Amino acid sequence: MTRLIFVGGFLGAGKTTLLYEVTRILKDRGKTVGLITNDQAADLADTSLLEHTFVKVAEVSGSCFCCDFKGLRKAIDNLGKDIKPDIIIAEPVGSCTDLSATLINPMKDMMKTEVSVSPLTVLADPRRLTEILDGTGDLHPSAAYIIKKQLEESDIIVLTKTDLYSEDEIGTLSDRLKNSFPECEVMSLSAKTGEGVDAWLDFALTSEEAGKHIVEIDYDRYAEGEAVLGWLNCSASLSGSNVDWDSFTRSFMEDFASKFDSKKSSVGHVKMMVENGDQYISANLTGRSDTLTYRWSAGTGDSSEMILNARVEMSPEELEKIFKDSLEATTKSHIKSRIRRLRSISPGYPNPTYRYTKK
Ligand SMILES: Nc1nc2c(ncn2[C@@H]2O[C@H](COP(=O)(O)OP(=O)(O)OP(=O)(O)O)[C@@H](O)[C@H]2O)c(=O)[nH]1
Ligand SMILES: [Mg+2]
Repeated sequence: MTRLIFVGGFLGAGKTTLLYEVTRILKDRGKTVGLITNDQAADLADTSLLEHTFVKVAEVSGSCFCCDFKGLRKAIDNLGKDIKPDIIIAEPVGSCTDLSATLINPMKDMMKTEVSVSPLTVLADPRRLTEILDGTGDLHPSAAYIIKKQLEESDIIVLTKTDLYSEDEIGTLSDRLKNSFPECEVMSLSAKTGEGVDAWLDFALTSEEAGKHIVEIDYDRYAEGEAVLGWLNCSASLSGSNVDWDSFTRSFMEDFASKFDSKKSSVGHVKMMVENGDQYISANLTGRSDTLTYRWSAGTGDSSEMILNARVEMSPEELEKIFKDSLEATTKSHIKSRIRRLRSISPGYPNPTYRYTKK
């Protein structure tokens, strides 16, 4: 039977980076892996990044998993037919919560002959988590409410990015989590160095304790926490003569980030992939400009494909305007951009297909 692992957690917590690394580990262990990504709209940077792992990636877009259970089920069935995976890892939208009631428990009940569901893993970025526990930080209180609910309903909370912190800092934060959420398993890892990844994976693959916590959720607050974020997905073709795509990516992201800084707009996550043949650069912004990071290189060439996903606290209209301004400012005369698809939205009221109130 296929093992199904949901890896949740707020925007920018490190879900896709973990999936990317874990896929490699599982392939080395001789396992067949399928991945499922999810978003409110098409054109996902996560999908195009994960496709570089050369495993099959299914995308459920247009709605989150919980509000499109049928879409998720179809993606699982299709992966089953195509590749007969030993393991499927699915990444829900970072602003989603109530997954124990709307995904894990319904799936354990309705799909018990097809999949065996792992404990619900919720990733937490130590910086964001500290702000939430301290009540500091600039996220809207209803967005902070979503993060607290994600933690409360999890079976395993995993502190990510441990390579950026000292052992003492991670120890203290783990203790705070254990005190606040005594019924959850608390682990920590770095997808970047690999530390802690095998331990989490082995636990996720073997534990049968999935969906233990169904929590009370105030859907009006949850909806507000999602609606304060403007959501922009864009795919574009870029062309020019002998363009250094890494320099373009850096100047675009710096320009974009500085505009959010100057407006003091809280950033959930801005992620961008620029692909030049099989070379690619991935850029991420998870807060102020000083959180900008880049991985890999798209090299130099005459054309590339760009995918950008931004989730920022502002109206979708304003986000779209800022995006177009930054694109214009950084392409200028030397790069021609042709927008293939652009959607800017504000997520709608969450309306799950199923909601179990009992385990
Ligand atoms: N230093 C360090 N950075 C990491 C690690 N894992 C993820 N990151 C960085 O964190 C940022 C966000 O990572 P993602 O994996 O895209 O986060 P996500 O949870 O998938 O985000 P959404 O899909 O927007 O919800 C990127 O800049 C990653 O490079 C890690 O172990 N160490
Ligand atoms: Mg992701």
